[in-house]
Amino acid sequence: MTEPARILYGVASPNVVKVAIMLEELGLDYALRYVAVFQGEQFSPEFQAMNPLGKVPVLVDPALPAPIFESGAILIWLAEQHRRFLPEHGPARIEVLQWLMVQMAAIGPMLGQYTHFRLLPESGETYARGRYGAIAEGLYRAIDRRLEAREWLAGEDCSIADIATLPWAEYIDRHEFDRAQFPHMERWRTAMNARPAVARAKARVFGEFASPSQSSIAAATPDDLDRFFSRTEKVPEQDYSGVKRMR
Ligand SMILES: N[C@@H](CCC(=O)N[C@@H](CS)C(=O)NCC(=O)O)C(=O)O
Repeated sequence: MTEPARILYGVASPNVVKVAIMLEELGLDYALRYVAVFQGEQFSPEFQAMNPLGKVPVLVDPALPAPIFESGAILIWLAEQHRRFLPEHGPARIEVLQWLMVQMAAIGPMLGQYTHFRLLPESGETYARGRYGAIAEGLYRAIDRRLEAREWLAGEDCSIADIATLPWAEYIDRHEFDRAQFPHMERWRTAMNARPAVARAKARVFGEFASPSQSSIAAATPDDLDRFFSRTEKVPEQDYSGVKRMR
């Protein structure tokens, strides 16, 4: 059996799932490679040669001279190459890119911070928890309002803006917001999750990465965790069970 030439490096995380959804939507062949982030594999010279920022996802695509990183850039590349999920020009294209930027610049980073601070005991860091909780709620609210009178985040069809945003919108449960308060986002999430490509991507990423991910976190030393979370001072005991609860 020959191995697919396209390789998606990652972990079980939303930024990786969004690329897998796009690959599945396009019907492309790809292999998954787990990166042991808790052991610092992302800082190895081999990985840094692919992405100097030391982050996943990275896509190795034989049609490109070098590996490509930043999930938004990967989605744009795949969309342009296959002429799907992104209008080719004009206002419709900008609308999709605008909502992709909202995901990349705000939804991902802010929800990521809220997820991080929620690992601390509730009494441990009330300022950061409160701040990122309020920002997260505002972003869920913005997605919900945007979807009130439209089927997709941008344009007339499902686009890379929807593909990029879905895996982050799934954090609504983990962040313990009441889904009923976001009915339009809920309807859109149901529609997205009904797409066979979304189901396939989630099954592959969570299926193939669940076990190495559990081993990687179980083997992580306190120093590994300090490095992974960029911690500069000791923090109260953290609850990592949520790390495995991303769906
Ligand atoms: N803006 C980047 C964010 C990538 C990112 O934060 N990746 C995380 C996993 S979702 C990661 O690689 N973390 C390991 C680390 O920061 O050391 C993208 O969308 O690709």
